[in-house]
Amino acid sequence: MQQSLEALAGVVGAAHVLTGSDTARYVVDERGLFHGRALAVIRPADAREVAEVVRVCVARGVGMVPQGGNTGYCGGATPDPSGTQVVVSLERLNAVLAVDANAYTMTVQAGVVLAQAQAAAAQHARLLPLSMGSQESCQIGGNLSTNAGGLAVLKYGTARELVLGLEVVLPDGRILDRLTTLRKDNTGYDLKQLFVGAEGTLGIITAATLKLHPAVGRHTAWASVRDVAAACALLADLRALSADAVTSFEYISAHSLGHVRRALPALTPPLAAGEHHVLIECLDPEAEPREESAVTRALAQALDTAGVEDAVLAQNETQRRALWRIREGIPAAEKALGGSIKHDVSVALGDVPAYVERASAVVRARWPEARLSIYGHIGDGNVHFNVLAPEAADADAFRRGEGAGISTALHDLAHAMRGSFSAEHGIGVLKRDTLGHYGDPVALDVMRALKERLDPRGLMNPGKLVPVAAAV
Ligand code: FAD
Ligand code: 2HG
Ligand code: ZN
Repeated sequence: MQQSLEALAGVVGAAHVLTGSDTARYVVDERGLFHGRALAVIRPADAREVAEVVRVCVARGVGMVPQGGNTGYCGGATPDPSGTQVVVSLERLNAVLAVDANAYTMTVQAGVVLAQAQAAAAQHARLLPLSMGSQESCQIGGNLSTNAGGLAVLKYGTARELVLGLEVVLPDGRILDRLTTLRKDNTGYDLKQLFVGAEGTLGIITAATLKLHPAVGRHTAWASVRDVAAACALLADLRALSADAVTSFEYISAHSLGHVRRALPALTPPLAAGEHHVLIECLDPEAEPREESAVTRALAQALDTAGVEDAVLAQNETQRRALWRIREGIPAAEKALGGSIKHDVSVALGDVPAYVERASAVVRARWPEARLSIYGHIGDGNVHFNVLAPEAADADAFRRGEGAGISTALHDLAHAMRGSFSAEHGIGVLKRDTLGHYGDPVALDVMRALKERLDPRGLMNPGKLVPVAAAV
């Protein structure tokens, strides 16, 4: 072990091989659900050093756990408890390499924090549309490795749709250079997409070229609606009326708003009443938020229907930010109230009202005291159906005792509706066996074949994502 550490220090410098208590923040996940131990945390400076680190680890049979901002929800960036694996932190690969405003592209190292990448694009009057509540910490490499979704997928797609090129260190230490800015390149398999959503099991992403969009004005509204079906109808109408200008359409139940009010009292929801709320954002090339335009007229017309109970339009950037802070505050509020059992499901858009209704009925019938927090990106069919322990109950004990039963019931329901048990947060260790349970056997077989071919010794993020094959 000591020899491995010395060899790694020879690559990155002794100051970038962290051991003992210096590893503390790298070995626990954001929610505090996964606690690992690491032989060391290795902090390489560039792709060449990452490749050399991988070669040293392979030669000595050391497992590697790539880590970005460590904001992931499935334990994918946490080492196991053995103390034999190294965490490979990408945090020093944090340079924005190029922004080409004319070509609408940017090239960044994998460790660039999402908010910094957004700011770099904005300096060139361009928009990097990937956005999420964790954007001040999560990194581009982590976003791509989880194929992150977030708040503007409706218009711009998930991380997968924003990537043009990648540089990846393979599990044998070779560097795969696909860092292209080409929009068209049909020269064989689209290899970069293999690593998007692979959660570090097939290699370590060291740089990426991303697509940018024009930075345009936005209009943001908050509405209370009669029910979830009315929310879905509102979205359909607004898309048609606004020539598809809707970039975000977020559902927020009164339960989730209640948690925010309680845990984050400085945040004031704009509409006091109502069981069902939506936060809507539209892009508008014509106008600043307060000016009237075709998009504001479309918003006003769409909001003037029987299903909408009340609505407000942000009048300026301060009001817009205040609305988003409430929506983005929900995970923090849940955490402050003891944490939640999270369900990141997706179903067909038309099935969202039925899923919410049936899932609510299941929980009310079997766990009547549990508290719900239902919200999410319903414009993408993605519902965060989170369950909190009953008031005054021990949240950890509730999670340990009831968590598996609740999750099985809610995932079974999504599966029965041909939905997904993981819309945007990935698999990691948390949902690896769930993937084994619901996954199509042929798809699982192909995943295992890819993993075995690229990483025959199983040293690249061991134990994550790929379910163990059933014994025959
Ligand atoms: P990490 O947590 O460090 O790693 C995640 C996985 O990717 C691990 O398996 C890790 O091994 C691997 N990995 C990381 N970097 C690399 C790399 N360079 N090469 C290869 N593998 C790598 N997610 C959403 O999709 N949508 C949301 O709206 C959203 N909101 C969130 C809000 C909050 C408050 C929080 C705490 C999390 C949220 N997330 C959301 C989850 C999380 O932020 C995303 O999954 C994010 O993409 C993870 O990025 P990261 O850099 O933190 O990755
Ligand atoms: C969001 O949409 C994130 O805010 C977090 O995906 C969801 O905490 C959650 O359950
Ligand atoms: Zn989400």
